Amino acid sequence: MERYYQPEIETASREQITAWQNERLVAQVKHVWDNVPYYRKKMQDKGLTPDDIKGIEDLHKLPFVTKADLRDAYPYGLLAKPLSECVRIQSTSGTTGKRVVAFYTQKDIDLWEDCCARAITAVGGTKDDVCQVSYGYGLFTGGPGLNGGSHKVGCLTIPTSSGNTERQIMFIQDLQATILCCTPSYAAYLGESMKEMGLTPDQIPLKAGIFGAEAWSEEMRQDIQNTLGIKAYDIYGLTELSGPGVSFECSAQTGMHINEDHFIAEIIDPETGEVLPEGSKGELVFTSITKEAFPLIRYRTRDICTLSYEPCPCGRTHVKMSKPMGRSDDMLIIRGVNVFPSQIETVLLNNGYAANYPIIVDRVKNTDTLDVRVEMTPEMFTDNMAEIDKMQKTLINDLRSMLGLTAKVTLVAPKSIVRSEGKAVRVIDKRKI
Ligand code: DLL
Repeated sequence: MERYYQPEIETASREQITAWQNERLVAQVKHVWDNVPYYRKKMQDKGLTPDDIKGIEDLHKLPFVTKADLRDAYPYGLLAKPLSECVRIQSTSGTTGKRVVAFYTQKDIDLWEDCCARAITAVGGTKDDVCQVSYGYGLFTGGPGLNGGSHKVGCLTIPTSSGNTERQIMFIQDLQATILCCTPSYAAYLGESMKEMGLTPDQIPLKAGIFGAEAWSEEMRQDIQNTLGIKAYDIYGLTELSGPGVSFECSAQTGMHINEDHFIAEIIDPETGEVLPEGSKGELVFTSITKEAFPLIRYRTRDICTLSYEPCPCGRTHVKMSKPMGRSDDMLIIRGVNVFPSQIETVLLNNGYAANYPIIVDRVKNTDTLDVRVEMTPEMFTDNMAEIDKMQKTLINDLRSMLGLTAKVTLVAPKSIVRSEGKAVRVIDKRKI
């Protein structure tokens, strides 16, 4: 039997969902107009006042918000509540050192955790389950979000955070964890490690996994399901909107239900910004209609996907999004960390190298790898291995502080990297996802 965390919301009629969205959108637009000069100015530039927004049919009139807007407004520019009413920040890695900081009131946290609780319940979670949260805890939203959702469902929560694979496996075995929350690549790695230890799927107590924060294929789903002997479910979200739980998969495993009582979804043409008809593939745009501290109006996610309003066998009525099929910008997600090629370029240029740097991303043993090949300039060229090693180490350290990620750096002779004649192809992504 299908279980819901908030059945009256999750199975509400389309009329009811639309009524909530109309009412909440009007209130949200008024809230940002009254409290965020940044939004008021953006609306005024378009000749709009809150009176022009009477419901979701007027949404398209409002200007978009982009990651660049968030960076410009760093840290407090988009805050819509006094700091004294905020209780938490979470943050995402950003370009050139500036991070996006999202603020939460207690109510924002509460509603976010409800979304995560819906996801856990959708995979069969109840208060009798043991939920191991192996997403990172800290500024990243994965750990805190699913931790909160797990508490709400009443699961025994194991906050292992990411890493320390041996300890992860020990807790899964000793505490009989039934639900695992982590990135799909880490789930695959855990599966492989357990297999190497001689554990068969029936010796692993897990029954379900909630895996997201990065793209993963259907093949990878099958692989994880087989090695761990579980059902593997997708979950999507972004820091700017709250974190995991913006949408989640149900028993049908064919797309993720967007929590439409909190987020209005649109699909736009990434080139023109025009709203596309139902079923079209395009860039996902969200408006958060219940967020108090950090509401976003028409936020461009850069994720490319489709929406489906087809009835779902699980009984949930909220629209489903497909797995993201790519991005409309050049952001890479490597081991769960958001990386822009421009960040790598900044480090290279700061160290006196040229901007000719193939970035090779691969997935080896289910872990993402990042290799950067860098040309020495004729002035710095040497064949002294100790010198080269020292230069490579400096770059690795600088990249680590910029990206929060360890890259492999290979220095090569001047002019040995083939120059492109057109648009430079910086990134070679060999991952099959
Ligand atoms: O990744 C939030 C999250 C944590 C989601 C745990 C799911 C589980 P950010 O670090 O801000 O937030 O990265 C957001 O990650 O715009 C997508 O490009 C990508 N992403 C998130 N979930 C998925 C997914 C968290 N299920 C960015 N499939 C988003 C593909 C995903 N990409």
